[in-house]
Amino acid sequence: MESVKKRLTEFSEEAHDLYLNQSVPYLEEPPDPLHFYRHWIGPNKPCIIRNAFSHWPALSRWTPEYLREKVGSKVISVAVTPNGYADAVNGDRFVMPEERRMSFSSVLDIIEGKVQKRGVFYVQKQCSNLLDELPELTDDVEPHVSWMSAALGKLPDAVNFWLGEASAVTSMHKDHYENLYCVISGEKNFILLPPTDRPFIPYGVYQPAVYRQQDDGEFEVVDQSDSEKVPWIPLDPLDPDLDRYPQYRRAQPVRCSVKAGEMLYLPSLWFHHVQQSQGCIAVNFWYDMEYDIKYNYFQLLETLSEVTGST
Ligand SMILES: O=C(O)CCC(=O)C(=O)O
Repeated sequence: MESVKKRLTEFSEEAHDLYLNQSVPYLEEPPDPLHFYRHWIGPNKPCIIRNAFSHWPALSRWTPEYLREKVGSKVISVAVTPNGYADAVNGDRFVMPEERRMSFSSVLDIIEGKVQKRGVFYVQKQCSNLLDELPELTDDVEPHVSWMSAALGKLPDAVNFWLGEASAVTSMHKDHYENLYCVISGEKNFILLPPTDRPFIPYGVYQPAVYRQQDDGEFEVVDQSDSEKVPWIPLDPLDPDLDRYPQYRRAQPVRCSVKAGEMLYLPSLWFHHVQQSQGCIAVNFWYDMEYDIKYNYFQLLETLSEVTGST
């Protein structure tokens, strides 16, 4: 077992030495599909692409005034938490946000500071919430990213809309998606870790629960007793508890800031933790990953990390 553990550590170090970058590189224009497949999707490396959606009307149009006029009265789902952490470990629970139905304009009122409310608000429903909840805005963007769709031979599985407060945080996790994350206004700050750092990233299994705001404004945590336990990462990369998770010392997180007009390619199975500027708006495209050799490779790493208890 110890030798497998040692080999996993060496493997991660070799990945960093041989092909991973110390920072996220920039491409100055949208790539050719084949080139993008060969150099970024295949090797599973992130990059930031500039000038990839400069033609989208959203970049100039999506001001609070325009959004109020166009979709102000629409009722959408908003994630509300006491501390900004939706879908995150809190003590011995995996706590999900209260999903509140609110008009778009009342969310804007909170984000712009016109109305004070207890809690942290984040429009982050995912599952194609742009198409499902805000179809009036789809003419301001494109339904897919043509070179990515050509590279993967398919259309995105989801197109998501994100709008949130600066204190809204997305806790560290990974997805089975090739993710193109487009910042329309403001700035998103990502902490990224490659799948090869998996042996250093702790997982626990937690009872699921949801936040619920009570009449006095306090949030309670309500267990979802019928739901199965959830595996999640308890570590906060902003303040990692290295006494508890000493292996994380070996991880090599990369930070990047994605500004308005920039698109992050976040490869499948990369761990990510996300923060943002107040009122940041973003749209992202999730393309389900191919369950091919790349997947099998990282799945093996996952299994070995689990069985060796590397975490
Ligand atoms: O923008 C965020 O807060 C989270 C984004 C994310 O986790 C994702 O696109 O997978």
